[in-house]
Amino acid sequence: MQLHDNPASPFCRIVQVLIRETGQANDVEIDPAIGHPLASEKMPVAQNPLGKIPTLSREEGPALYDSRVICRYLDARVSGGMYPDGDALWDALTLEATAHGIMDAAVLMVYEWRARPEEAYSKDWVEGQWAKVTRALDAIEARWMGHLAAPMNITHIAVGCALGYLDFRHADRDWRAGRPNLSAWFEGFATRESMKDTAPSA
Ligand SMILES: N[C@@H](CCC(=O)N[C@@H](CS)C(=O)NCC(=O)O)C(=O)O
Repeated sequence: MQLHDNPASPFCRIVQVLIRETGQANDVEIDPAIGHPLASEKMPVAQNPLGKIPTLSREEGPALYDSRVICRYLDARVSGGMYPDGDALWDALTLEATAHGIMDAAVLMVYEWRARPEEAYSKDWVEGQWAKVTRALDAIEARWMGHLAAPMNITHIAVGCALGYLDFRHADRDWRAGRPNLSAWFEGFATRESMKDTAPSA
């Protein structure tokens, strides 16, 4: 299998962490990719019409995307146990979606200043994205800490990678302020080998 990947992408990091946590590092070759919506030359557009990463090429069938599909596939491949059974699945997928919403908004903020001409940059739009991030972080602090205290599953990886991305690209916003429980949880989660191995780099 070949993972089209960039170490700065929080979505790619989720896949990379899951690969390590489920013992599949030797099964996946990395193909470096880079780009954004206005620069797709070095993105896997032949494998993924959306031109996004992560994308997983595999011999058994067509390429897989997005990160949620890839994680589900890789987990099923080795019975990794990263998705709860029964009703707990719906909670897990909702928390996972909350983490993805944080990453979607945080990545769009970066694109706004990287990919747009200066005269088209919208501060209001960026603040609208940040409002999504803060509401989602508050919801996790208020509602989901019990879930994060339970044994690790895909939601821990998604939340951990979302918070790692906020530190990487939006450190000046201080997401920890007023969220002591989430901050403490992340401090512990970030010490896992899979997280240390995949720390983002530009
Ligand atoms: N929902 C997708 C999001 C993937 C995504 O947005 N990746 C970014 C990199 S962080 C990307 O490929 N951007 C290029 C583009 O939007 O053209 C997933 O979970 O895989």
